[in-house]
Amino acid sequence: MKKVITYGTYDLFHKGHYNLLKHAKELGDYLIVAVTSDAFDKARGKLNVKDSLVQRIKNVENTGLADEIIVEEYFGQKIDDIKKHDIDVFVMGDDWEGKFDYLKEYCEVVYLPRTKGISTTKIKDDLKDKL
Ligand code: C2G
Repeated sequence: MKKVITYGTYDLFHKGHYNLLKHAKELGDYLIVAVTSDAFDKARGKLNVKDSLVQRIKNVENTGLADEIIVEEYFGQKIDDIKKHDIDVFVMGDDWEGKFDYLKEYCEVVYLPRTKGISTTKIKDDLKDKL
């Protein structure tokens, strides 16, 4: 069985997130989605996340694409996850191109093209315009 893993915050879940998960799922038989904890997002400088962790997990769950959902809580967890879950393919959007090449020692690393014209930042900006 080919196991795939991907990581994200999935704040204000949108089509770009969905497309990424769909393509990730197509690369194997079993998809694990790691959702960032609030503390980990803060630690890596991602501030202003709107949805709670529970909500973000629920949104990923609702896609029906994830076979398993885990939480990403610390720097260095990716290597541990890949080993622990016996992962074959690590997938991220191409805004991360090159950033995770160090994982090639452990599994295949694939960067998928991002969906153009949609992002959490854009959704937040659009909401601001409506106030
Ligand atoms: N994404 C995409 N197209 C968009 C927006 C996002 O393909 N228009 C992809 C990103 O490239 C990423 C995934 O959706 O692979 C989740 O994006 P974010 O929620 O923004 O998470 P990110 O900050 O990229 O998380 O440990 C690293 C983090 O977990 C990375």
